[in-house]
Amino acid sequence: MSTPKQRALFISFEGSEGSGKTTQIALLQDRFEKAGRNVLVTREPGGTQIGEEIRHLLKHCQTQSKMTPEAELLLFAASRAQLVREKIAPALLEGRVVLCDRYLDSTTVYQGVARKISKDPVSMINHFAVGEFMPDLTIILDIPAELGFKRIESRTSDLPDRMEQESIEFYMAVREGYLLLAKSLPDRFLVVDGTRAKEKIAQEIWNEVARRKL
Ligand code: T5A
Repeated sequence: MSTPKQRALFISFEGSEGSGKTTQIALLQDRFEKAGRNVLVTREPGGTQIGEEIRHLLKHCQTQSKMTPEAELLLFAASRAQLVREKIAPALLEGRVVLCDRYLDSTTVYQGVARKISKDPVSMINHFAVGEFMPDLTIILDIPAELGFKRIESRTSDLPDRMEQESIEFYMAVREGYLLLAKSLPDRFLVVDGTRAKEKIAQEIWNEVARRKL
C-alpha cells in the first residue's frame, strides 16, 4: 500500500533587495524538513535552465542597452511561466512544500508600481504566466530601503547588478508598493519586520505557518 500524499503547500517570499528572503527560506526549509516534509526551494527570476538564462540577461545586460520596462516585464513573466510548469506545478502535484524566492508580486511591485507600467497589463500578464498556481501564503520581509542598500553594499563578493543600481526612491516605491499590496490582500500576505534578528524572524514565520495550519 502506498503512503498517502501530504498536502501541498506553496509559500512565496517577497521584499526588497537585502531584506533577508534567502536567509529565511533556508531556515524555513530546515524546519519543514525536520518536520518530515519534502521541500522544493526555488527562485525568480531563474529556477530552470531557461529561467537562469533569462535571469542573466535581466541582471547583467549592459545598462547602456536601456532595456525597456515592457521588455523587462515580459522577461520576468517568461521566466515565471517556465518555472511554474517545469518545477512548481509538478512539485505541488506530488504534495511537496514549495518555497519560492519572489513570485508574481515582484512584478506587480517592481514593474507595476516602481516602473509605473499600468495595472491592467501587469495583472493580465502575471495571471497568464502563473495560471492557477497561486501561493497559499506570501511573506513580505519589510525593511527600510536604506538598510537594504547597506546590506547589499556589505557583500564583498558581488558588484551591484543592473537592478541594484536603481535609486533609493525606486526602492522606497518598492517598499510602499508591497505594503499597499499586503493591505489589499490580508488573507494571503504576512508582513514581517525584517530588521530584527534572523532567528526571531524565523520563529515568527514558523508560528504563522502553524497558526494557519498550513
Ligand atoms: N525582480 C524580480 C523584478 O523586478 N521583477 C520580478 O518579477 C522579479 C521576480 C532579483 C531582482 O529582480 C527584480 C528584483 C530584484 O532586483 P536577486 O539577485 O534575486 O534579484 O535579488 P533579491 O531577490 O533582491 O535577493 P538578495 O539576495 O538581494 O536579498 P535577500 O535574499 O532578500 O537577502 P539575503 O537573505 O541574501 O540577505 C542579504 C544580506 O543580509 C544579511 C544576510 O546575511 C546577507 O548578508 N541578513 C541579515 N542581517 C541582519 N539581520 C537580518 N535579519 C538579516 N537577514 C539577512
